[in-house]
Amino acid sequence: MQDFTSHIDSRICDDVRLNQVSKKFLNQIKTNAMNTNRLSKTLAAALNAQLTKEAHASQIYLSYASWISHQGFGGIANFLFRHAEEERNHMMKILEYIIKRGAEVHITAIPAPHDTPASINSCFEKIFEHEVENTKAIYALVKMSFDEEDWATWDLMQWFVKEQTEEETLAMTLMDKLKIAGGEKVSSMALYSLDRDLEKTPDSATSAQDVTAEKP
Ligand code: OFO
Repeated sequence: MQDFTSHIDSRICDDVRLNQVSKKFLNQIKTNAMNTNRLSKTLAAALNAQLTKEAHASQIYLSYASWISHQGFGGIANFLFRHAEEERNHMMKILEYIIKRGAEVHITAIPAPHDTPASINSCFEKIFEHEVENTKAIYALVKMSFDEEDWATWDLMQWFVKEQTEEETLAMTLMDKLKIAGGEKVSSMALYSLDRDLEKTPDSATSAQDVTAEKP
């Protein structure tokens, strides 16, 4: 018994020693490792915040899509569900970029989506407002990267600027379609055909800068 106890004791001592050695070794690696982060603290924080904003946008589309689906409009809901996925892709685009630049990603809580809209008309208006708000956040990032002369981030943000223009256009088109169909007073018949239209509507709108003489 005595032997067994001292054997265990010596194993524990070995483990502790091994642990200390590996900790020392890891710390050594850390201090010797080159700092590969190429994002400033400010930009990394702003990009992380934008990443959460994109996740929030996705939640907003998800909640509206679910609400509309519950009203029986599967086509509009499908369109919004697809868009929720697009917003999630935006989040991933920023997340991958932060990693690529050697900075740290911080995943935080996502704010709750907006309240349930009072009508489809107000739902489309809220989507538009949200897109415009997100565009402002993207513009702030463009300015920050410009001021810091971080051209890689600036370049990434150009993609987002273009994307936001498309999304605002798309949201505006939704509002216009509904306005023509009667706005708050839209008839069930008009909603029925809008529902069918949106089922097939492409996920992105053509923005002005993409239009050419050959492809008007
Ligand atoms: Fe992420 O594009 Fe809209 O919000």
